[in-house]
Amino acid sequence: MKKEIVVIGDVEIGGGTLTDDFISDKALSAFIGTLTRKKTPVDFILNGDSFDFMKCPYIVKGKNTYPRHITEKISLAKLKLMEEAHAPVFEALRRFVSHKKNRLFFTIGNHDHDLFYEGVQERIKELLKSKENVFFRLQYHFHGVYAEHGQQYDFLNKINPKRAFITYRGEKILNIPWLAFGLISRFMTIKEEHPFMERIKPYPTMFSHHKAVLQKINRRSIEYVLKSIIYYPLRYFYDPTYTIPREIFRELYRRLKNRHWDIDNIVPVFKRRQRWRANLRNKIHVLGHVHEHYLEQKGGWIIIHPDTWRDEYTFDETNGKLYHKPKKYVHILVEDDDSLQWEVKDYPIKRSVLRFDDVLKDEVGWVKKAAAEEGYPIEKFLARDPS
Ligand SMILES: [Mn+2]
Repeated sequence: MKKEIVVIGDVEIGGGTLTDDFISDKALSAFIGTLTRKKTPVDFILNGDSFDFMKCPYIVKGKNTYPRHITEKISLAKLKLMEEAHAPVFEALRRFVSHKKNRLFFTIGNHDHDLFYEGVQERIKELLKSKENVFFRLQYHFHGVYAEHGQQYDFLNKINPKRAFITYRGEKILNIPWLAFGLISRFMTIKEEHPFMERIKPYPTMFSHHKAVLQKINRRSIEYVLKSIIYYPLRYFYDPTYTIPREIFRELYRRLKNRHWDIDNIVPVFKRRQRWRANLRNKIHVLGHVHEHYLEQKGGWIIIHPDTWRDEYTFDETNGKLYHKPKKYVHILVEDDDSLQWEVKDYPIKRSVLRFDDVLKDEVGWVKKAAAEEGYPIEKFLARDPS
């Protein structure tokens, strides 16, 4: 039977605060609507980092906090903020799964490790009013199409799915990568102070025009790494979240030296690790994690990065302008004889070109202007933001 498979990735739905980079509720829910109206069965894959739990605050007594000891209660409180801040997307997904022929897959990424909690999965199924056709897993692998987020090929963000949780003071907490513990507990204040900068790619170009933010990040990284070596192991002797894996030192040194704060290219690692698998011929592989559009086709192999759905821009240094990145999706048609037809397409959103110098002067202002252009009611959510 004919079937369609649609993949998007790195949506990074957040809590509607300044650290939330997803503002395309209108476009995404309209896009999901087009899938809902199809006659053929559709598998829709949100290929990891669908939610940005990492940058979503946990609000305690009116204050934004980013705790590193993440219990299920904390994950659920963050999910609650996301539900409120992005209701149209949840509603569109609910309609999509209300058709039993359709299936919805969330592959788990490094920003939504919280999806390992059963309570979080149950809450999402409850919101979508479906138990049968909503799935949470590390990979999607059907009809010769393979999709996963891709953090497993990134040394610093790799997770341990066999040990998704650890125990701290008798409580179950998330076992996120060492780097993520640091990011969540030490770097979110920089993100709150500079909410637009992380949307501008490539990072080296952005940093070279924004020395202040680079200095802040470098200083805080050096401090955190040093403390992780000489202070935290003693200060937090019984806290497993402060245990730094040995092999990470060298990598951190290399990155600090090269001001390399972007994610490494994961495709070479993916290929190396997948080569032994005999069943890879004529397969389509969709990976996310790297917010980049990438397409490689060789000897029956197809590897695709469809890029992100969060608000991102490409910085053109020659004219100082920021060009809004288009939202992309992978569309695959599985024919009656199981052959595959595929394409990567843009979902159109009309946005204006920004000037980097303007944005630099008023980052919060431009976060609001960008949201307004997409009809996202950010003011409503920021009003409850205590920071
Ligand atoms: Mn990721």
